[in-house]
Amino acid sequence: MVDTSLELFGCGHRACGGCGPALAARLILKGAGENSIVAASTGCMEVFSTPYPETAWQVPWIHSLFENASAVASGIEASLKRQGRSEHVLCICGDGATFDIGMLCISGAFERGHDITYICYDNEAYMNTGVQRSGATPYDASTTTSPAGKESFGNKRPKKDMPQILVAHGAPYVATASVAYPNDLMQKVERAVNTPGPCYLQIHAPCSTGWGFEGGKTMEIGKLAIQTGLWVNFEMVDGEIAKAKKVVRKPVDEYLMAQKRFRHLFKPARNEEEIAKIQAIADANAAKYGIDIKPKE
Ligand SMILES: Cc1ncc(C[n+]2csc(CCOP(=O)(O)OP(=O)(O)O)c2C)c(N)n1
Ligand SMILES: [Mg+2]
Repeated sequence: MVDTSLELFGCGHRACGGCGPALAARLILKGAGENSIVAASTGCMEVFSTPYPETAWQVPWIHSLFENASAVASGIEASLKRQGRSEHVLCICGDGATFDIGMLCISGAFERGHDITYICYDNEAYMNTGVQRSGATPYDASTTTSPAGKESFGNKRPKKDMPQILVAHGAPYVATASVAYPNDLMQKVERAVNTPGPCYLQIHAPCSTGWGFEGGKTMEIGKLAIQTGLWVNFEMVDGEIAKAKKVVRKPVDEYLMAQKRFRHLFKPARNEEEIAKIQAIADANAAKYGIDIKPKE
């Protein structure tokens, strides 16, 4: 078992108050332990944690381009293997870097079968450059490139199913986690770094600035995503669903109403048609992963 009392991601960095990705970084390193090397793409996490000449990272850390952290990690892993060394090699990258621009390099690294753990901290948009939509942005969320207004209800595309894409590459371990469930997150990181071959973990990491909520509510928002079924915490081992967190589901409204990025669905008037479409996404998630617990009579 890894010693989770170690703080390998230091305080004093420059993240916003209540930053989900900052919490993710801290928990990831607790789960991975000190025998780790991190390759990180350009994005909020890199910017707030490594303002030159300071760094919050207490393990070896290398900055890559926006698009190629997994190629950098592949090279590190190949070199360590040749030297007979045993460090865990991790990529920690945003959703823009993962779902969009880094896809080619990720696919290559997984196809070549490198022994790396690729972790996407998913704040569901390109936050560092000012909240532009990514392939991870949920349906109807308002971003600066999918603004809600007279002609639009926000992002018109559903969130890309990135975990399934990595399952299709034959990844032995693919999982999702949330900063709102820290023990589960740390255990999944520990399992991923100790599973031979390329593993993928996608972490729900609420962004108070981009999603529009008070920084003190990060955990509450994270829990609501799970409780509504809009985010499912699951594990897939060798392509099969091994575990998924069950819940007594709440209506999606509770999650949506708590965030300014969905405000247009409730003001000036409640948009029943669009809210029903988002409820259908949660219902489909629940059916796919079998997460429903029937409430007691
Ligand atoms: C090739 C390239 N295109 C665009 C950029 C500008 N850029 C830097 S970070 C970023 C967004 C990162 O989004 P994400 O990966 O989701 O991380 P986040 O900032 O949300 O944490 C962009 C577009 C860049 N650095 N390189
Ligand atoms: Mg992002």
